[in-house]
Amino acid sequence: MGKNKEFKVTYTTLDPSGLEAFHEKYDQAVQNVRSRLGQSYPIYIAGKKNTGFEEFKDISPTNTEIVVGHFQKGTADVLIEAVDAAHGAFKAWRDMDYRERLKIIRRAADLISERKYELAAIMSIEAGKSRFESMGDVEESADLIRYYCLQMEEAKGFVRSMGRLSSNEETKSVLKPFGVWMVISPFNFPLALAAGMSAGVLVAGNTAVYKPSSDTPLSGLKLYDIYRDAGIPEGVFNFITGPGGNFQDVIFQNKKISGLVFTGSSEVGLKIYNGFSLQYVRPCLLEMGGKNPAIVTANADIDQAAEGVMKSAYGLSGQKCSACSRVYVHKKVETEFLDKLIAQIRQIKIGDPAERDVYMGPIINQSAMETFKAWADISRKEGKILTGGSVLTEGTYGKGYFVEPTLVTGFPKDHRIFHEELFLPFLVEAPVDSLEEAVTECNKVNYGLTAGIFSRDERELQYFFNEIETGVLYANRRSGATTGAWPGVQSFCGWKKSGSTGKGGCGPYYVQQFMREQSHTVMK
Ligand code: UN1
Repeated sequence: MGKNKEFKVTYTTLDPSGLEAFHEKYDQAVQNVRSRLGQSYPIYIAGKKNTGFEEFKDISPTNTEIVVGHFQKGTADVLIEAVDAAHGAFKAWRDMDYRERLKIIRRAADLISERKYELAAIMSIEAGKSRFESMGDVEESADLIRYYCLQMEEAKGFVRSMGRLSSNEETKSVLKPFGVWMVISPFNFPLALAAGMSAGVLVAGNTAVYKPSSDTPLSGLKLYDIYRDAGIPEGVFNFITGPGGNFQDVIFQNKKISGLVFTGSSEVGLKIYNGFSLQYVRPCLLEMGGKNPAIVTANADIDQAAEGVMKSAYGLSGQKCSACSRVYVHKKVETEFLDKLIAQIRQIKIGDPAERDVYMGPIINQSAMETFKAWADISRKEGKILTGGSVLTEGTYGKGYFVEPTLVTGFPKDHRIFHEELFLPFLVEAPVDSLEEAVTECNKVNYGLTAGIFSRDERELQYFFNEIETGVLYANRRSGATTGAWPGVQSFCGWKKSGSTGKGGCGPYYVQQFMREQSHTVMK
């Protein structure tokens, strides 16, 4: 690849020949973004700015003195206005030829690609994501949108002829959009998850009210700008900010909201799931967390396993639904694996994720910090810390939410540390006597998102693929034991408590979930 040619950063691939050009552009983008921080931003309903609410501060987790921006604390009334706007815009958007709709939405994907350095730089500052994690997020966003457009196109708008019972009848099955959808996204993939969910909504012909995480509203606003600049008609995609508590009653009670799509914690997800179905029957698509295990068998390539586990446990400071947070290791290889994993962990560079060679940035906020401290204490008392366990306070670390990548062991296998999602760079190890025992332990947990195995034995891999109860499986993946799904490559389906739909984002059955079926029979 030539020196100046663009390459694509995913979570698993990177062509180093373009590296210098990549870093130069990134440096420039970080500078530009930093020079514009601290502004006040509105809510957007039907293309109009709404301001004048109390505001909240969007703070950088890298340095809490940096105010990324000020955002509106939206109220129940403003959500009702947004829902009305989306409701008003629905029919025209629904009735637009789907090929026209896709043209507009594909422009949004192209704008993401054009603006990728700016978008990634914002994420580094606002969400504390390293350069490659941020750029992976941006590239995934554009690919998600393109992939869902392709799904609609390949299914020819989801209209298909059906059989006949008599020669004078014509029949077809038509998938139609529902109406207005709430889109609620988390901080950790502030662009990809928002872009993916909203693209599903919009490609299918629905309209949206979108609420980003209050930790990453600027990344959310950038998605709004992209859809607007792509030519999405006013009212089709509306942007509100504010604490979720302000919106809850409207979301549960307003019958103009036809569906809801959410990615986030299972605690919030379950609350939404119950509340949203109290009075009405309507789709509620939830993608929730995980307690994702990796298994290292006696037949594993240990270097590969150590690297794969390190990347998935500590990439993005462990704050991925897909992060590896448990590792079950065969006793025969336990010492070798732990030595190699600890060596991997000790070379992790922690710091400002906007810097070029930093692998691990901060964790997201004070509440995550408290959770980290609490689990470090529990580990000291009830288990054993192999490495990490401390908050970093020296020098510039003291200004942000920096913690050590942490590996613990010595807990009984039924301890709650194996069951609860911490969403931190915190990995628990346990030795096992067999693959069967490891798989049994994996399946005891209520979550079922991702899982990985390291083994050179085909039969072991087959056993794992047959028996494990999670939606995303990886074998022998050095670039990430449990993380790094890509649109059109790995469907990302949460089983059990990890998801409500049985169909994954990034996968071939995603867009249909935003549509309902209608049967047409015409007698001739
Ligand atoms: C998440 O893990 O929170 O598979 C979202 C991955 C990415 C992100 C998924 N596609 O790691």
